[in-house]
Amino acid sequence: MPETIDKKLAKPEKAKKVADPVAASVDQATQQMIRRAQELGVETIFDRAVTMKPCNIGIQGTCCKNCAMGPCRLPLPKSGIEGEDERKGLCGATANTIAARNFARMVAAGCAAHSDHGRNVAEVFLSVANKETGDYKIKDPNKLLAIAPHFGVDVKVEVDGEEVDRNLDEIALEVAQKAMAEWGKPEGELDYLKRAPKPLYERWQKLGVLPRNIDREVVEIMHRTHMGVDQDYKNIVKQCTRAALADGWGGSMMATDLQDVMFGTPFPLQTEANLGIMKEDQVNIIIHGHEPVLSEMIVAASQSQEMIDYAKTKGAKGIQLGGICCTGNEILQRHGVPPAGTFLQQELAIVTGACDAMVVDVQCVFQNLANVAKCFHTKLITTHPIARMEQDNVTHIEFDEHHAMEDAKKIVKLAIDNFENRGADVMIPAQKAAQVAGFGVESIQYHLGGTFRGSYYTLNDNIINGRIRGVAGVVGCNNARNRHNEAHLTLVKELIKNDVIVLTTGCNGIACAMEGLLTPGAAHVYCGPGLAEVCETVGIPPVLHLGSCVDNSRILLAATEVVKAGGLGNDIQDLPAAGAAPEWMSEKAISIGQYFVASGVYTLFGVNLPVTGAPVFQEYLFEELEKIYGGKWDLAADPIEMARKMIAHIDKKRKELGIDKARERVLMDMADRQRLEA
Ligand code: SF4
Ligand code: MSK
Repeated sequence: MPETIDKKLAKPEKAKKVADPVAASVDQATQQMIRRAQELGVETIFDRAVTMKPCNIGIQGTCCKNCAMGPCRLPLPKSGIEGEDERKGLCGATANTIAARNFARMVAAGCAAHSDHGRNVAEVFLSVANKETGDYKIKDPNKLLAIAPHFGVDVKVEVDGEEVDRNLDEIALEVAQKAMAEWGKPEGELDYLKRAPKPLYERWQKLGVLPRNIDREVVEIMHRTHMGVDQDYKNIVKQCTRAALADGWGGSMMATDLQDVMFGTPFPLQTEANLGIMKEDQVNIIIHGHEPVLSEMIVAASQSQEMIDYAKTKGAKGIQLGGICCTGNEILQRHGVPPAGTFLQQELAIVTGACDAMVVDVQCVFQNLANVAKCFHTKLITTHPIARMEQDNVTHIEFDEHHAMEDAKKIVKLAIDNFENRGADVMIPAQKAAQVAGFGVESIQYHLGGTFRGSYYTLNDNIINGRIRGVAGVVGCNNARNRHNEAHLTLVKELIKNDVIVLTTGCNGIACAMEGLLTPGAAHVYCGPGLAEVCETVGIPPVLHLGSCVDNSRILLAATEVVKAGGLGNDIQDLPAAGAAPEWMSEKAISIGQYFVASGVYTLFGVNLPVTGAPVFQEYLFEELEKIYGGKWDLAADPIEMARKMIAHIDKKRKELGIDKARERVLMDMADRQRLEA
């Protein structure tokens, strides 16, 4: 044997580096499942995160690959920049241009993802209005009547000189047609923009950033960031604003509204969260992704007697649905289907060995799910024509609204048939927590509004008198570069401890649910005395779950309602409020961040922002934007520092409103302090 080969064979095989479960997550169920996966030799994202390090130049946002002369990489010199920044790509593009172009493309992708989701919902709504499908109908006619005027659709009609209610079907059809036009109308601006407080709308108008139609704003970003087009980072950011507003006040808001009309407006309900919701003696179907059109049908199919009886013939006691990510949040909000976990737990739901089917649609779905599913009996089912997987163990059942229930039953039946194929490797963690979810603009009004006035009177009153110090929107993903859920929970606990009420969406909402923060009882344990008093009096949790990623539009509208209720300024930028995404990872989060900033909100991101390699551009986002829009970006990797910055901003706004003195009257006594320290 030649010496070289001999040496090679003699070399002991290097053990593969794997994640430390406790360092990877704060959640015990997650830790248990990471350990379980490692015992079974199944690789998960947590292991990959320790073996693959991110690119240092990408992190800084200064790698350009927009033409074939690149990639041109412009990292910050170790010594920093002194004097003029002379870094250039081959074409001369500066670090500011490159970072701004990369940032803009993230906004475009985020806006496209949310808005394409919205478009699909609008298409289904049009089918409903055209009576092409019997599987869906208008579940909330009041919501339809509430949104119609925003599209310029009349809800009354004159008959014989008298105003009478217009036919609901006619209204639905006109709303559907108007909504569809928002993606591509040749003239004008988006209809929903005028829902913003008047001074905000007028500011956008003056600055020339009113989005014209959704698709155009995304296309224009792609054009402007093509090699050799827009080379002024400020001008690029202007287009980011247009596209982001087209997302928040356009595609996302329409997705939320039309889903409410078709599937029902959420109202508070009680359920549970975490992997422990899966059941050993039932068929477990996990639904994952973002678009609720199919999952609505899966909920209905799995609750049908026909399917429950069929499951019993296969030896199961019933059918347990569970959600992951935002499709999970959608069916949580409307039906109380418990989330099985956040974004980072998707592989782990399969590792339980009890997942009979995982049904995925679009966004946030790991391609590695197919590899994990291969190690178990799980049927992995893709359902969307734009989101398929190449692996051969994946089943594709394409959803079509014209035979939605038929598709849903096919999927549920596949899961039931798979129940008997479970192996001996079933291990479901015990952890699950109770939660109250299902909040929205309407239910906040019900719980925190005036008794006689349809407004946010009580909420405003409690902000003005200082019991509630301010409002925080805490949203967004998990990021495998962070300890799972740690920043989410640390930030939210610090905020509520300081009497800041939290509105949550996305994976933050699931993380808070898993920790028990979404129960009225959490007020007594975690809140400062003012917020605790309000929550205990009204019977709400200190963290209100408003839904999925597109439901961040509910936060925009809730903020608008607070402005309308009076006493806290005339615009969103006047409110004692701030926003954060402590563990973000998705391009959608950048679009969300930009529309909150452009709506006047101080918005902080954790982990890292890919702008740090271009200090001038970063300064523009972190300082200058506030002078233009009233809101600005910021970065804080440490959640306690993030909370302090948010609270400082809230206090600054209270002072500007002249309500800082009221707050001083809410003093913590010794018992309060001891309770918080316990
Ligand atoms: Fe390099 Fe300019 Fe091409 Fe970007 S566009 S890859 S900076 S030459
Ligand atoms: S699912 S976008 S990981 S919040 Fe909306 Fe969670 Fe972020 Fe996906």
